[in-house]
Amino acid sequence: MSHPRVEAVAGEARAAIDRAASSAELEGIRVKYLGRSGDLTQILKSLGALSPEERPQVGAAANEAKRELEALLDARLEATRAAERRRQRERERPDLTLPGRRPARGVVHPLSRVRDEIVTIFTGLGFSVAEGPEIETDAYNFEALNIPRDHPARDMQDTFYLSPETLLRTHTSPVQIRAMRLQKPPVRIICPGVVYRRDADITHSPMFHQVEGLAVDRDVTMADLKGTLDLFAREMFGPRSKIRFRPSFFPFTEPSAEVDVVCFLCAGAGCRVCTQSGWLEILGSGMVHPQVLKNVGYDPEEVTGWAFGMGVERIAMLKYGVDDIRLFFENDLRFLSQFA
Ligand code: 2U9
Repeated sequence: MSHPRVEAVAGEARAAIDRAASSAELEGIRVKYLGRSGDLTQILKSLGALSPEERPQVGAAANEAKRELEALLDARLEATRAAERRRQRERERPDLTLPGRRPARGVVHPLSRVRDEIVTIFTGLGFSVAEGPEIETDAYNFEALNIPRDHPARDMQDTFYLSPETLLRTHTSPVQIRAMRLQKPPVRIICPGVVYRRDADITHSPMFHQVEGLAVDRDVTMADLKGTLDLFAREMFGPRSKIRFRPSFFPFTEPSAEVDVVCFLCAGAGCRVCTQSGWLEILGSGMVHPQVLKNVGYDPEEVTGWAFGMGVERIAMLKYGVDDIRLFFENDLRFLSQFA
């Protein structure tokens, strides 16, 4: 029931389907012959212009050709799409012979590491860890510590005040005040924590870390303080470390001393790091002021105590030769990964 006019188009379409190499090409062929203005569709649309004798012949032939081509296209499309999916899977198949990617491994932050080292040395000596709030009252942060009303630390320039009576603690010393108010001597505590001061340059950060220590008991002396800090220095900076006490002043200790360690770079000969002095300052310390003992309800005739305080950033900078404190807070992996 073929018709030459239809057969001319159908033959051309079959040949094109036969040659088609991709699903996109097959879709193009569907549009060219069977689409809204496709060649075969045109024949079906113009049946009305034919003679009454020709119309049913051409109509039947065109409809038959349309069904045949649709079936042909569907079959070829399915086969072609399957082949295309296979090729795609093949292309995307992972190459199991390639070396694996190693996940980056994090490191303990140098400040955490140094803080933990300091705390471990003192817990090894029998000290307990004590912590407290970062928001403190003027009474705990200053008054109880014998820091007078006119002391520069109390200035708005130096302390972050939240209200006239509350502030961000400027040292961890109020933790020791709280501990002593809660317990009777003997007290041996180590207080690590974050503190805040209005100060910012290459060696000062407005937020930094301290570790303070306190020992209060009957007959506690400056010799105990010296022996303890000497051991600390040898554990922290190496067995050949030596320390020296330099007289100093703090409102909360009397007498007071700043403590230096022999420069571990030049062994005391003098170099750039110790500014030719042969010594590096590592902490402040002293015998707890009798007024501070009274402030927590202890009797300075019965007990004595010593305390010390150090900046974790300072110790870390000395130990690792870091010359800018901001490097600790930038979280640049090129810096941090050096502490692996
Ligand atoms: C109580 C009594 C006394 C803690 C002390 C220092 C000396 C000291 C500085 C080190 C570097 C602060 O971080 S820093 O700027 N600290 O020099 N701290 S004695 O004395 C106390 C603490 C608590 C009840």
